[in-house]
Amino acid sequence: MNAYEEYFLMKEEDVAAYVKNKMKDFKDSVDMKSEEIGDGNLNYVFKVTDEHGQSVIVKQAGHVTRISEDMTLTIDRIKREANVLILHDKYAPQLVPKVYLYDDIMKCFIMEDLSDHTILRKAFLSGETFPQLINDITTYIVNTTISTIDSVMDPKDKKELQKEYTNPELCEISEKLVYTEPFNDCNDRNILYPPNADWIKEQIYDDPELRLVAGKLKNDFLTKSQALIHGDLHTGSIFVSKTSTKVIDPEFTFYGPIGYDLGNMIAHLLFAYVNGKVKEDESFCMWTLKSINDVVDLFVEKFSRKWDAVVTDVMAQELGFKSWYISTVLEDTLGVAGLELIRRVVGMAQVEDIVSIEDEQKRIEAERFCLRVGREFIKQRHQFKTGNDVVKTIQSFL
Ligand code: SR1
Ligand code: MG
Repeated sequence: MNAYEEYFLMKEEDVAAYVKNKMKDFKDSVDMKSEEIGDGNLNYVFKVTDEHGQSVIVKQAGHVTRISEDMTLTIDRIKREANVLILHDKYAPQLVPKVYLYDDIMKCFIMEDLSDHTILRKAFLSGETFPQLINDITTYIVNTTISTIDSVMDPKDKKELQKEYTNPELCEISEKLVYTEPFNDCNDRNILYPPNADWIKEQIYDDPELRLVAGKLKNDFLTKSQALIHGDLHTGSIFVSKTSTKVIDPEFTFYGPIGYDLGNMIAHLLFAYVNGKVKEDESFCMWTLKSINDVVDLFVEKFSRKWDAVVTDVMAQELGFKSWYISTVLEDTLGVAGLELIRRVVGMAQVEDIVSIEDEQKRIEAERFCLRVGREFIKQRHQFKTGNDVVKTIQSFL
């Protein structure tokens, strides 16, 4: 049998040979090296280089997730991720990595190496800022989502696309980790920082109003097939350099609420802010707050402009429809930002911005701040019209 005709989970030493076999640019390479560089929760990511300075990234799905041996997923998920990267390259050129090859047997794909970029979360933790980031991210969110909504696409084509991107397993992870467990620990896998455990039980688990709204937001996530979204747009899913932004890891993509992507972005900018506060880096904190302001306002401005250019449905062109639509997206956005702020403190998938805070008192305060802001975002989600509304709420909890 020829090589790579049956799936196996590749190890570092297998991947260089795989790339040499699959990519003609590497046919003459003799000194190839590969290294596993993945730090995500699900898949394996390898960087492959050769003596000519060529490099590519190989991403492969395993049956078992990296975060937990008890969590298994179908390896077919990787096809959806490769396909959506290719689609997003059309909608948001330059803002996603190029996919060179998808392999349906090995359940992996080969893509552009982004080693001249860094993961945004890591860069934020070192206090770096990126002048073009918010402009790029709002372009990415607006272009990828609006291109796939019913008011723009033929609704029959939209339903076909929606079928192709039905993603039950990955959605189930979010349904549990974002929308359920943070409010009741029903699967007994939340990770509470012990000095905050009683406070969290009282302020989060024991708040019936909060639980009710979280349930309603979960229902929206389950039923609101609005646009093809990234589905996990946090600062670990964004590669940056001073001159470029690339969105990676869209394995959670599905037809869901546009506000899910924008809400995630706001929450993770706020985690960066909180970490900057602990380090007393005031200029970084000012930059992140301004970025939260701008991500909302630029999203609204660009979405509104693009709407006028691309909407085809005659009913969506009625006076008042666009502003109603955008206000519902903002309401979803603040709901999701609040959920994300809570789940990354309380749930099993936590963020370095918070867990790396060594000083006990500072961590207690940082967590409570995120939870208070998150709770307010969720309960008052319909009140936010501008970036300034969001920033004012954040500042009211300082
Ligand atoms: C089991 S995966 C845990 C988390 O990592 C991903 O990045 C998603 O955010 C998911 O909720
Ligand atoms: Mg990911």
